[in-house]
Amino acid sequence: MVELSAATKKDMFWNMLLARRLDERAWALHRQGRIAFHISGIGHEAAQVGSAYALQRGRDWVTPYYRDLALMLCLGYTPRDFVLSLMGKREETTSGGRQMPSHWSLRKANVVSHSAPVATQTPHAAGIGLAIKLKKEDKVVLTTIGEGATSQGEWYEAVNWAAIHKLPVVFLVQNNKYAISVTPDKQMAVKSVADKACGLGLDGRAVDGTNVFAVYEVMHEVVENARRGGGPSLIEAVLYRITPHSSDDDDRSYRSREEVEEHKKQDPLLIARAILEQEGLLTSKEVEEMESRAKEIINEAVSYAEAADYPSVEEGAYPVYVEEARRG
Ligand SMILES: Cc1ncc(C[n+]2csc(CCOP(=O)(O)OP(=O)(O)O)c2C)c(N)n1
Ligand SMILES: [Mg+2]
Repeated sequence: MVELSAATKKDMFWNMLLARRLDERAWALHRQGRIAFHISGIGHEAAQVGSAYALQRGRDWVTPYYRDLALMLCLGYTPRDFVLSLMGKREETTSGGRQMPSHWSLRKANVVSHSAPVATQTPHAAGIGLAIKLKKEDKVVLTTIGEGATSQGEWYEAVNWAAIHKLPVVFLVQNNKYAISVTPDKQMAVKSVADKACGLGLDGRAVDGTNVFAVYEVMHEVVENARRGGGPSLIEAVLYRITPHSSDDDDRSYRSREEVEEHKKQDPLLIARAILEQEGLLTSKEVEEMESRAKEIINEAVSYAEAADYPSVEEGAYPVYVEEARRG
């Protein structure tokens, strides 16, 4: 394993903390009636940050899914970009306020926009992987997904194709134990998502998705293996969805409060903090400083986005529908 420097480890923790506070603010904005929708990545930060740091960011390709706020922040998407998208403002970077929030894209980081139907990002990743192979580049594609969406046909087709052609793709599955209200036992007959790999002919492994450094270690290995032409891997990051599915979901109808409280003990942010403190790399004072820095950044993002303009009614349909005159 490549040893991470103290500065890098702290930076990983910072990105987890920023993502968490930004996510919490999104919930508050929703409850205050200032935004219409939020889908949360709370509990997923270690899986995403550990994966981001295993990439050559800005060079490798990423086809993410909606919970990937922490991953996106590591790739250069900003809190301001995110709040603009929550509010559907015109200068929102992914679609000019037309797309739902958390439907990421980021050209400078090779993040390809995905659609609302789950799993459609997986064949995109296989296709990009094939292009990389044909061009003989030493790049890798990371694609992420939830465990429930691995039931989709597209997911099998893409993983199968990547395995046959030994494409440089890493399939990261964030197993948070729920697909809205549906548990994994109703979604798959195998015990773990990683077990699906053996039937498709690629390396499949499960990792503790609440420990950012454990995730980094395995992701670094499989990303570099793919870069060397060793083919794709399937990594299952095992974690827990601490929040309801989205701001429109009431999870009290399908799981107990005790269950949720129990899993909060495995909070990835607390685990990362404990590891860094134990290694003597992080002090309470530094965490306090990070907290106030995060608050400042998020406050600025919210003020900025609130003052920004909405798209006008006239431009609402563009560029899906183009007026006759504009077509020339
Ligand atoms: C093809 C398709 N079917 C259903 C939905 C509605 N839907 C959105 S998210 C979701 C659950 C996905 O669960 P999982 O893949 O485990 O990801 P998680 O939300 O738990 O991170 C469903 C059913 C959809 N977006 N697309
Ligand atoms: Mg899930």
